[in-house]
Amino acid sequence: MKRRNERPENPRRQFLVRALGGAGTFLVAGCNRLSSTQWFPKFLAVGERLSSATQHLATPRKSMAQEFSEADLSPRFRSNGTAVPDNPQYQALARNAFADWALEVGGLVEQPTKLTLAQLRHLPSRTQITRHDCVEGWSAIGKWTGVPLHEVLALVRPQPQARYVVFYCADPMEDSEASKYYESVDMEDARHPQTILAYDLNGAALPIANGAPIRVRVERQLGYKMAKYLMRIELVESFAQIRDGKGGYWEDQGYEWYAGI
Ligand SMILES: Nc1nc2c(c(=O)[nH]1)N[C@H]1C(S)=C(S)[C@@H](COP(=O)(O)O)O[C@H]1N2
Ligand SMILES: [Mo]
Repeated sequence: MKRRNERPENPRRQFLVRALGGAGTFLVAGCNRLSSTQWFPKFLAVGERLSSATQHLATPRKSMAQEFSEADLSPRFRSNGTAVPDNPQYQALARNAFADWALEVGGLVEQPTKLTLAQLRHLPSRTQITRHDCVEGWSAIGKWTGVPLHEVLALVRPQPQARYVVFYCADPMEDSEASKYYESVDMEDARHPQTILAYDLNGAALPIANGAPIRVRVERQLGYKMAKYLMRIELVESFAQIRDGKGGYWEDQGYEWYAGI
């Protein structure tokens, strides 16, 4: 699998590195004066804790996925899996340009809500040019615009026991209602700055083939995590009770739940 580089300009990390650099200078400068005092070793121990915190920030779980420029965009962003949901309710919503569609957000939250496409478009937005990698062996670079999931979470206020965000989609994968596509991420990925509910692809409304009206982008994971045709989001403590209990449509069939790249 291709590795994604950490963005060198990650401001939080730079801040920490700078702060630590400052502490280091202080330690060195103060060495002669402090080496014989009782509290010096204790101070060093604090320094060690801080540097293990910076190391944790550098791990793939916290890092940013690589972002690209307009020049890198794929000429066409192909569609994979469902291209048109075989669901009469979805097709009726699509015919009306999703004016009657609303995303339900519920489960372990203080303030369950429903958000229309217009409301989602009015929340703060983020645009990112990223590479999508599908396990079937293709990649594409696209420009995604959407509302960061953490903005939506701030509206609904997750309860402390919420550990996962589950995304329910409109497309049945086989002929039964119970086999609709679904996916999940943990709260760390849900709050990651690049995790967005995307409504635009390459500067235009998201096409149906790519998940209209809304699809998830979880940029440090593989394509199958990027649920299309979102209908409902549910915060849960465990997905043991959901379908086969593995946290996603493909996971239930043996794919990894954490599809890190
Ligand atoms: N609802 C839904 N989401 C889905 C799929 C799907 O079939 N249905 N396919 C997944 C897979 S395997 C990939 S690679 C991407 C494809 O996204 P695209 O159609 O925009 O290329 O969506 C993912 N999300
Ligand atoms: Mo995929």
